[in-house]
Amino acid sequence: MSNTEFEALNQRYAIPGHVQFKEGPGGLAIAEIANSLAESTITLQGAHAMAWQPRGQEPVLWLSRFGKFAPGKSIRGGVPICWPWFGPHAEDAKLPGHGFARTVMWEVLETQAQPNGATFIRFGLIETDATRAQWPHPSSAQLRVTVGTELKVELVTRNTGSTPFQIGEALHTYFHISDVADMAIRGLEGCAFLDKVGGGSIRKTQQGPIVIESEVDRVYLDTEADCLIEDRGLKRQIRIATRGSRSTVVWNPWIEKAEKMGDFGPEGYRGMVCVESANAVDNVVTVLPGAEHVLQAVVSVEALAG
Ligand code: TA6
Repeated sequence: MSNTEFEALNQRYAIPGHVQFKEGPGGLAIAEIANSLAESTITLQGAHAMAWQPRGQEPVLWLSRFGKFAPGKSIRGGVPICWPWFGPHAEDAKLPGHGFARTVMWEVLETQAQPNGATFIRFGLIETDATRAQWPHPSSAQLRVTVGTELKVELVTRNTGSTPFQIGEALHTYFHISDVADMAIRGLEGCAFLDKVGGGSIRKTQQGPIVIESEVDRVYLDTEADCLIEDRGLKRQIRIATRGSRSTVVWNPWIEKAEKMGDFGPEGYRGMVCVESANAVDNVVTVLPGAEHVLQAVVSVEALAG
């Protein structure tokens, strides 16, 4: 983005004490949000929240220090937007895994200073011939983000055509934890899940809290439960409360896969876990003509008792 474009963007959408736009890592344009309650950084490419840190807290999102920041390249960490499909494309393996939304440009549509001190920003996915070639359905995708003592993220899909379409989607959130050995995830007890480790998709049922001691790649189905990431090391728990989400994906690549992926860095897998608010597999969403579907996640941090 040129200086002139940044000037125009700031002229129209910057709010002192809330949000400004500048060049970020890899030359990517970012919205830098800093208010009395929290700080956050969101790239215009992918409308990708890379960081969120409430004042007085450790960072809540994990971002790899070994990630590559470049046009058209997905970012390892933060909140990648998986849309309009989750995982590999059902028919065409040549299309990007998790859809194209996270690697194309989004535009700023609105910014607001909220009365409680939070900052609101709304992005719209910029359609191109390339996106239409992958997704020929008349539609729009917007992301609404509220940065305060909570992080509220809403992925809004509108069907602007005359025939229904189905989407898979996820807010593929990477959370910062003290150490994977000091962590457990509650809220999914008794829930059916697809175990994708080893490329399978075996259906199982969650027994007790989730403790990670090897690669975990699970799609929990038919659940609207809050998830709690209990971090004994940081003496906090992260709550993920959702609306419009029927799936939750839990992922940690563990040692070998993290090394293969090349952008986790040494031991990077120890400091992160993905708990993704999603609609995937059995829970893909049909959006009727003229209808709107919202996938919402609200992330908050609570002290861990005891
Ligand atoms: O959400 C878990 C998952 O589907 C894993 O299977 C793994 O592929 C992960 O997403 C990361 O995918 P990415 O394309 O971002 O490397």
